[in-house]
Amino acid sequence: MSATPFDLTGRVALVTGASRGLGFAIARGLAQAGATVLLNGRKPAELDAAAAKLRAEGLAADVSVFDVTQRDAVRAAVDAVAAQHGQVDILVNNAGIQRRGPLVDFTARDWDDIVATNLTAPFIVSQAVLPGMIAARRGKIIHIASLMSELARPTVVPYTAAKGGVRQLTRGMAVELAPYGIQVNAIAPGYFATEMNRALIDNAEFNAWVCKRTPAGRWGDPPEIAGLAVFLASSAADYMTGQMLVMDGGMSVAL
Ligand code: GCO
Repeated sequence: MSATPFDLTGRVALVTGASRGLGFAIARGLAQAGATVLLNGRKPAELDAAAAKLRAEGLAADVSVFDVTQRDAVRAAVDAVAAQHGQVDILVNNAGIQRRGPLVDFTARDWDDIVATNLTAPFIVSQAVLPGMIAARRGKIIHIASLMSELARPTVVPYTAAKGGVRQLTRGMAVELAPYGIQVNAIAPGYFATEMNRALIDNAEFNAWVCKRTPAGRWGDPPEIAGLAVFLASSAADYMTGQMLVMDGGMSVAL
């Protein structure tokens, strides 16, 4: 019997896009809760440095280098993780890209890239880990959605569309996989101070807007997201599935 319902000891967690930002914060939180975490990304040097930071804190961390949009690479990587660490018990689909600009200026390639990483990849990576989860009759899949899964603003239409799809992907997967003891939920971050948002933070007008529009009066700090991921990855959330939990400092409920 684990010490607390939030204990992840003995669990293997794969976090995509984990070399920095929200992905790294989530990987660290899951490892602090006892999981062995596999940090995914496309750049070995960045990933090795991130995993080394966690190991220096006494945490169980390794790397799994693959492009989440490449189906064959995903399947091979998940097989390699299973061979080395055991099947993936917890998957966090965090990897994402953002491109901003007038709707009319987006190219077909922009659209394809944004949808491929933000929506198709969570589907592909989930498919790769599901055989093991189904066989084990348990598993946790956490998609990183967005405030943009629910709301919208100009200049980020492809991202908004993709993240809206993540919300429905969460619900569809949750309903189909519940009989196998697998829970699928999403976290919808608001405006967090991440590299993806660096251009927004550095824009004085946008920064002021976020701080005014957010009841908490500030940007989110990436480590703040970790506790919600630990909760959803743990047995404390065994009866929760199909949900999208928003962490945005109150922005989405404020006039
Ligand atoms: C933007 C931002 C947002 C945040 C986050 C908000 O350009 O508006 O990138 O999309 O990243 O997704 O939930």
